[in-house]
Amino acid sequence: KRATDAELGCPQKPKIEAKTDPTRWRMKDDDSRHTWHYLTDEKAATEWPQSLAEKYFLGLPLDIPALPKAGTPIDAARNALEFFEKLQLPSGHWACEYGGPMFLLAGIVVCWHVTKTPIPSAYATAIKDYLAARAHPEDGGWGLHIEGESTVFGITLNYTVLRLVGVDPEDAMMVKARGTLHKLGGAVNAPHWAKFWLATLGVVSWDIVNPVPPEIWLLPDWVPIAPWRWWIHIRMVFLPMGYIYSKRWSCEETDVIRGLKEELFTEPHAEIKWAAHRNSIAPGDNYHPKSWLLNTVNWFIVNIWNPYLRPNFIKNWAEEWCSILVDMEDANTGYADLAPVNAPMNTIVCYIRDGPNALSTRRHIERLDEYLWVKDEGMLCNGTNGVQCWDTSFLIQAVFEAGLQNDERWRPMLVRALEYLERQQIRDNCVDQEKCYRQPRKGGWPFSNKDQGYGVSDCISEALKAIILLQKVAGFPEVLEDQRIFDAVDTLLFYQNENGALSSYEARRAGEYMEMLNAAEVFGRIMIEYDYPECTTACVTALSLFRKHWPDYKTDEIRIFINRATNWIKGNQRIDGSWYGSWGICFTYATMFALESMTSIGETYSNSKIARRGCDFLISKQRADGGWSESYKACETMEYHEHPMGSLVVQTSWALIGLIEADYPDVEPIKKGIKLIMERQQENGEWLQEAIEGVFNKSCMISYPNYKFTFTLKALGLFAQKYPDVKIEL
Ligand code: LAN
Repeated sequence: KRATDAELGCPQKPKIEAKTDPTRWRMKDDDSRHTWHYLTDEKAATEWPQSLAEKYFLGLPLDIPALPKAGTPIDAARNALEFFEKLQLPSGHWACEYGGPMFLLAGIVVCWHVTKTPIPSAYATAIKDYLAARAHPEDGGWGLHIEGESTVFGITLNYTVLRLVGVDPEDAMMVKARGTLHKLGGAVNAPHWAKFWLATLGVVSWDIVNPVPPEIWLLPDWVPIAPWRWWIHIRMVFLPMGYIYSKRWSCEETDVIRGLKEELFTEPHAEIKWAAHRNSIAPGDNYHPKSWLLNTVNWFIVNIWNPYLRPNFIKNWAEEWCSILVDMEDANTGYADLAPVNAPMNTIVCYIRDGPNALSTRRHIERLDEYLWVKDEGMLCNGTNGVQCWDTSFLIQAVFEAGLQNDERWRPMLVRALEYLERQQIRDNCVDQEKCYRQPRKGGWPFSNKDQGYGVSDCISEALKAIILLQKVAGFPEVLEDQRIFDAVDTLLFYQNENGALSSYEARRAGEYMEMLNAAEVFGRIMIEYDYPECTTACVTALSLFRKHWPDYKTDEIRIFINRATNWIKGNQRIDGSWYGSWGICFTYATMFALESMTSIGETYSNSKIARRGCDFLISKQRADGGWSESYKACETMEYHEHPMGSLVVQTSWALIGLIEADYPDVEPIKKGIKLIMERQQENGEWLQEAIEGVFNKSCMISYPNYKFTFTLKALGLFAQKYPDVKIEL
């Protein structure tokens, strides 16, 4: 007899409501650890009134009075700050939604299910609302990211999410999504990561999952494919995945699992030949087909190694080593983990190994909440646990470019932001850093917050610039003493690749041959760290600023670093004068950074061919209305594409910043762009959300909603500083 859900100790199913009440949501800011709470009783709701920032995040009316209309760019910048200041959170940073990817929520919800974590009804309802709002109107499916077409990956995962939070399979939205999934061949055609989650749930047999051998972690370090050489995001995902794969662990069969077994496939579940579908994948999901080498290795592992050769002691040893590395990742991040893919996987490792009541499991589960975000459409999973340090650094710099740093009006805001960045600096290296393959992190800044604990080359650079500008140039109180600035520089110096370029989290550790082992199918260029113009240029501008103020610190090393980096940037310019951006859309974003870095070493339009070609590229893309409008399609195709929405304020700001910084001689096109930004500004000083701004892995888009404040402000400010007497006719 089958055990019932109650006998298995499953929590009660959450009650799905029609909608949550947006006035009941609150976001707790625990020094930038964000968690969302739904206040069900009236009294609690009155005692914890909704802040303006919360109302803004939830799309509720703000009721703030119109500001006097800005007649000049500097007034527009001031109005923008009036608005943005109101969104600063008590701990001094700015927060935002960081959605876009549609494959992240599944990890968290699967993790809740397998660990029998009760799902609050408000969460379940809000998740249902978000996925309903984001289902494609025509086919009811979901894609890899919010702008993408429906894929088996997107539908399988999000359909599963909806079922796990308690949505009925006969709900109209489910019927429609299921129909599209079946047209695409059902979940047997899902990519590797989705098959992994379904196997963990016990919805599919582990035989359908391509191998994730934990043994690979036993390879000696000198082996060219050893995992310590992989890009951190792949390494940290494959680690817990390998452990769970090796155990072939699945959760108990509950009602909803039985339901999913029937709903996700086109054939009866009992008749599916799991092993034969290991490599089945829908064409729309197969962005990066597996190489012949990987297919051969997989075949060998499945047919020879696992069944006949794999000695038990190797299996145990590999699992044990992976388990130790999982613990080290947890220790280095306080159980927050690198990102929302490895966080739920590490949680499951702890659940399998330590049990449901262990501190490791419980702490993990608490921290998963920090990845969730609530907006007007409902609840989603952010790409990281926030964008805190990154956005705060840009805001400080923008105020500075506008020359407003010494205005008493903005001082309290800036002091709080500076103190926030001070608290978020990473102060220690990881314990036994070599053992867990980490490079020094002491002195660095992360993208989100210190808990996450991963320094990133350009996040360190942007924070460093913000701090130097405030402490050294504007004469703010010194909250970071020189030694801490030197620590940041020391860390930064570890990031340069042999060719002079910089990558994201670490210096590159292997060659491109590693893509031969890319098993994820949905992403290209993920196996190693690549050279990024954005990261390289950010370091150049930061170190150029640093050496102005501390000319005697590591003088030669920094000079050589900057020379090698700028040579690489120059060589990376494309024939049309642009640079290809990997983290923002796309040529406009990277060209702005590149031109800024050229200026920081004294190369501008008048004396540098590189800067001139960069400016000419930007000018060639200006639209008749004075704006720019590059679309995310550019990232995928590596060719400039216009966005169907027409000119966009963020794109326009990026282009203008590049042109102004490079000292483009003709003010007319710049004036036209500034005019467009000013015209789009709302009465209360804000700008409205337009197209998505960011990207990763070439194919996945991600939102940076605060860019519409920080970069507009910077463009207006730069213009006002440089052309104080030029009038903009509105
Ligand atoms: C990010 C976000 C920030 C981004 C910048 C700082 C903008 C960039 O200049 C360097 C790379 C970095 C840090 C970056 C790397 C990849 C991330 C972490 C993301 C795009 C956010 C989400 C993404 C992560 C990989 C999502 C999880 C997906 C997997 C494939 C594991």
